[in-house]
Amino acid sequence: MYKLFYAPGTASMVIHQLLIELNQPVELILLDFATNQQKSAEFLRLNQQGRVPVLVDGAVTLYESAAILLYLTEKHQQLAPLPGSSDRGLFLQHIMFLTNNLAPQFRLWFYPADLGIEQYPAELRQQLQQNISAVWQQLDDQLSQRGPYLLGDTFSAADLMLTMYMRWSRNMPKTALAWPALQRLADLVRSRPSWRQLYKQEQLTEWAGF
Ligand SMILES: N[C@@H](CCC(=O)N[C@@H](CS)C(=O)NCC(=O)O)C(=O)O
Repeated sequence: MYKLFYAPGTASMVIHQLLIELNQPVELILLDFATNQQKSAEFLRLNQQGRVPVLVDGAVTLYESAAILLYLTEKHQQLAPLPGSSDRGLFLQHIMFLTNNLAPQFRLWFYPADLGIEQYPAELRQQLQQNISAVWQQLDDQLSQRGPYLLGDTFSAADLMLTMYMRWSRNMPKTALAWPALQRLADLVRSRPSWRQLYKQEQLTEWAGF
């Protein structure tokens, strides 16, 4: 059985929802960020950065949500175009685009301490908001032309990843839901039974959409 080290609503949620979609039993191991459990010596042995998600699959231990997502979809041959198929490149592009453009910006948004700052000056917050908005705009343009999912008519694990990032914008001055094609995709993902199960198991409430 898989083991997933997680914290509610964080980068582990895409992997948690994916495992539900794949119908895979998983042992969920909750790390309490309030008491810094993610920095315990035991957990640091699994991921030296002390961050979630970490997935354990027998002898294999993995961190980085995008890598885990690719590993699982390839292993179970579901929720992603298979290697060599025509849409595979587009799928990989979406995963890399999201993880390269949204993850670092949100990391800065939520962790000013990464820059040695306690609280950002207003201009820096504004710049981060603008950078994230530019990514929403680009994605919304693409989805308006070929949607409602990132792969057009086909739902894939990339949509779970995008929805997780959209959720993180919920308390920003301008949230991802201000872009209509993004709102549509979020509503589709949030209407899935896996989303409800995720919310129940992680005891999430905000941005439920159901
Ligand atoms: N690029 C990594 C980011 C992982 C990450 O930053 N996780 C955050 C939660 S969203 C974390 O574990 N933070 C705890 C900490 O930094 O102490 C991924 O996508 O897996």
